Amino acid sequence: MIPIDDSPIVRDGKSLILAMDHGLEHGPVDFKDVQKKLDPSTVFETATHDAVTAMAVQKGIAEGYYPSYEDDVNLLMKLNGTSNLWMGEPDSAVNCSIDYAVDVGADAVGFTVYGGSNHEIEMVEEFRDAHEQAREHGLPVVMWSYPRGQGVKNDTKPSTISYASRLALELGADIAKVKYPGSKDAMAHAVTSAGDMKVVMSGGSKTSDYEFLSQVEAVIDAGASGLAVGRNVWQREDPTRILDALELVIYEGETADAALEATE
Ligand code: FBP
Repeated sequence: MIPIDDSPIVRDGKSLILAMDHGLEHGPVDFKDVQKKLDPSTVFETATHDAVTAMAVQKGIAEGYYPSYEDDVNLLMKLNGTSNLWMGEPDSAVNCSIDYAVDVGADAVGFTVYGGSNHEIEMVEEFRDAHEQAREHGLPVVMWSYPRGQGVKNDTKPSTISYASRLALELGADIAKVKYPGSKDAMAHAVTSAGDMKVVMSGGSKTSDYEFLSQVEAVIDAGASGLAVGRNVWQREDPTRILDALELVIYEGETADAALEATE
């Protein structure tokens, strides 16, 4: 962990990372109700909102679309990722090097580690290489810390999520992106387990405005540093409105109710 409060991906100590790597991780099915979002430019447009501190994408999307947005969007290059087309213990191919991420203009990099998978050892060794090369360029490293696989019975139970955030701290991440462990108290323990390292919540599948914002409110109250979210923003008809509300909850400490009322 290095101090990253001066990094462009952090605003007032918090982050709102807009993730759009779902076309690889889940496939075009995630866009079925929002077909126009299959055009990555539409989501880059969404990422120009002031609340968004970075957009997380894979290499192909970055090299094809980021040049048009580099003045308005901070790039978080996801270095590994894999499709949903195969079966087996969770694993993720390293698709992009740090040097290439720097060439494309990355402000930070992201890396998934599936603790508990039978592939944990090789994934952690790949993370080590990426982490140490990122340090040479002063790039913050965000770990998608998602315990799963044969070693993990329940991948969102509180002790698993606290282990996920601690694992990220121990391995050198600057931000851990973890799933919501079900309650504010459990999230607070995951944050405490990460020491001074920042912890952000992973968005999950789309829910109602109120349910989503209430969960974000709980996470911020628990001491988390924000959100790394995909579907709960860009699957909405009006992503700008939810980003306006998220801006109030994350950076201004407003309640979900107040944020909804203010953005009606
Ligand atoms: P969402 O907010 O849409 O859940 O996106 C967060 C994310 O980590 C994406 O970066 C990634 O594509 C997806 O979730 C992977 O989720 P999972 O591996 O749990 O299916």
